[in-house]
Amino acid sequence: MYSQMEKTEGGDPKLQADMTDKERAFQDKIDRNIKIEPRDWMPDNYRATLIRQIGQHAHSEVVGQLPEGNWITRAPTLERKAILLAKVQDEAGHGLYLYAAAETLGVTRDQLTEDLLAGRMKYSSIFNYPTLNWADMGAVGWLVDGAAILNQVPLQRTSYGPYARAMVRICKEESFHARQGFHIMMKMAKGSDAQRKMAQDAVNRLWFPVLMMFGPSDKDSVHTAQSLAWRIKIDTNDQLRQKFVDQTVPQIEYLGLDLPDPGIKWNDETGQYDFSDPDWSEFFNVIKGNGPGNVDRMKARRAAWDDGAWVRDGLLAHARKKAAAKQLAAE
Ligand code: BYC
Repeated sequence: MYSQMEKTEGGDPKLQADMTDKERAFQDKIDRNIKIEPRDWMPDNYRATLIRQIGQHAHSEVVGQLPEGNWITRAPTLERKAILLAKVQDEAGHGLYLYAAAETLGVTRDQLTEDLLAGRMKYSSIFNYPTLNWADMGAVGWLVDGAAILNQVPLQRTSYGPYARAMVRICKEESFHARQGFHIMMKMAKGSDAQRKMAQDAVNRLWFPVLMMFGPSDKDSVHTAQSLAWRIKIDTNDQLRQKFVDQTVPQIEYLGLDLPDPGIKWNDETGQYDFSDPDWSEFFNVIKGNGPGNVDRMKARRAAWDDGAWVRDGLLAHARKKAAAKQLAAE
């Protein structure tokens, strides 16, 4: 279906007949599943869409450290502390792989960070919600990383080589994250009454924000049609959301917790679960910067960027000194 289409900025992809020879050859490569590499010709909008998506993904990994980092000192045991510390460190690493993938498209990490701090770029809506109790650490690993895995596994087959390869490594680490989250939830859900209540509260609060991670419904998604045509996305937002619900409902039942949405019901005809829509006005409000945690998250990112300036300056000065010494030795 999409091989007939090409570029647009959110609207309908262009038909093959309207493409230039270069654009047709590019689309043909994508349709034949040949990876696009940094030195290959690509349409400007393909490059811009990738920078937007990879950059937003990188920012999400880095900002995503904040709600969990908040719990490292309060983890209930030394083992849980060590596991959480390792997970949060992994997220920093994911950010670095993704910034490096974005850099191959001709943008610098500094530019991307400046765009984030100036409000020109986004990060995932989910990280604007607070983590209020220890069960939230379980729910974040199980549900948030679980949703991220569903989104990212197909992205290992995305058309841009450096992005696809970054995803392979990230997905391996994410599956450990989801398992450690589910393990926390098992302990809490099968623990004392108070622990079970905390587990239920975490699922109730995070359920709809997690459904929003997959983006607006397909009818309101501006980028999906073109991103599918270019294989920057492999599935639509609604397809992934449905997969998530179908995978997660039996896990909630296994934990013995109540379903967080009375609208969840098995549908024999579709062979899938029906479920209620999130409140989309809340989603659009959060991505505009008005969620419960947006101000604090951006304050923390700005402080980290400003406080780290001397380190970046020092590293650059050192690199320049080394390069000059090497050149002198070669002369
Ligand atoms: N949050 O046309 P649409 C993690 C924006 S990290 C904020 O459907 P697209 C983890 C969208 O950008 C997980 N904004 O867009 C880390 C667009 O606005 P702009 C991060 C969102 O790009 C640490 C507008 O809404 N994963 O899991 O085709 C610890 C219209 O949307 C969101 C990724 O980034 C959102 N949820 O589809 C633990 C995966 N959704 O840019 C865990 C890669 C939509 O035109 N990204 N918007 O101003 C993607 O797959 C896609 O970008 C999305 C959105 C599915 C997210």
